[in-house]
Amino acid sequence: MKNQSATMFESVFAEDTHKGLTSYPKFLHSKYIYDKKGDKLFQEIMAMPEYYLTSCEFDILKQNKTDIAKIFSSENDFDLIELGAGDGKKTKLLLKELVDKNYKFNYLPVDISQNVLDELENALKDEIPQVSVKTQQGTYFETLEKLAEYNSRKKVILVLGSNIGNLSHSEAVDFLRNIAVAMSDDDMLFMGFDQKKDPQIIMNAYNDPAGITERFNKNLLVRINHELDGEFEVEKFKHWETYDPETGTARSFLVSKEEQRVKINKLELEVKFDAWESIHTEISQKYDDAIVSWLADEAGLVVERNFADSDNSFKNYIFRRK
Ligand code: AVI
Repeated sequence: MKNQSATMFESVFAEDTHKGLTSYPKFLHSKYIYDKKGDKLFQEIMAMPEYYLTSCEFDILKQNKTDIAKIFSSENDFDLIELGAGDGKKTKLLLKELVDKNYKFNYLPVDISQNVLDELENALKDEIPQVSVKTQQGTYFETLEKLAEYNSRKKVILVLGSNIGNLSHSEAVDFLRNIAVAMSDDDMLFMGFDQKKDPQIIMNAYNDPAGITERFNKNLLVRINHELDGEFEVEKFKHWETYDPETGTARSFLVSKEEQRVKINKLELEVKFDAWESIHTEISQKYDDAIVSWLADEAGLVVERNFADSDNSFKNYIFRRK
């Protein structure tokens, strides 16, 4: 039998894919959805009418930008560090407000994609040239390590879009704890959390009739085909979404419509699927105030305040160190 040590895989993606597809039940990590095509599909998701998260958070920021900017500001310069900056559409609302009120700050957007950062920097040069931008390319993890070094000025850390929902509770606590460790007493964390609501609204957001979410989910298989010389026929898999109102967890699956064997040549692997066997691909956790406070407490943080949209569909919380 071959030695399946870390060294035999050409990348962490290859290793994780091997692990997920040889486990029972099968799984793949949702973070691998986001290659160039996955990023584009997520942009399309954010523009879908069913994907309420984007418009709800946009409304919260729009309605409360004056209060939020006031809370962020301080007598001295501060650093506004955004993790997972994306196209910055929502953040621009806050940046504009901070500039209009003459608050002194540097904006440090962090993203895994240099391309995304370059586009954002250029857009800001055109739209809000007064903002001092210092882009940081890297993963959340690398950046969290660097974050601790930014302690000469007050830090406001921004994580929008309920990205934390793609982590299990224990991963979310680790993520929050890493941020907490990098924070000083004056610093604050501003983070979006999608809320528990009518389960049908959640199901519609993750199972749109146009099939954009299906393509987004199946991009995992497309990426395996491209990068690992896989032979998935994506039409032989069905996108399936569930939502458990008790735990607040939405889960995405790809379900094999028939018994099949799929070769992944670079892994020297043939994966056997029974008819209707699943691959678990993503969780999108929904929260309430009690869960958010519990996560914060576990991570050494405390909720100072929250901002909600009119239906309490989405909330942005401000945290400080305990
Ligand atoms: C990025 N993340 C917060 C999205 C979510 O809502 O879980 C990813 C997504 N998955 C399906 N639709 C959108």
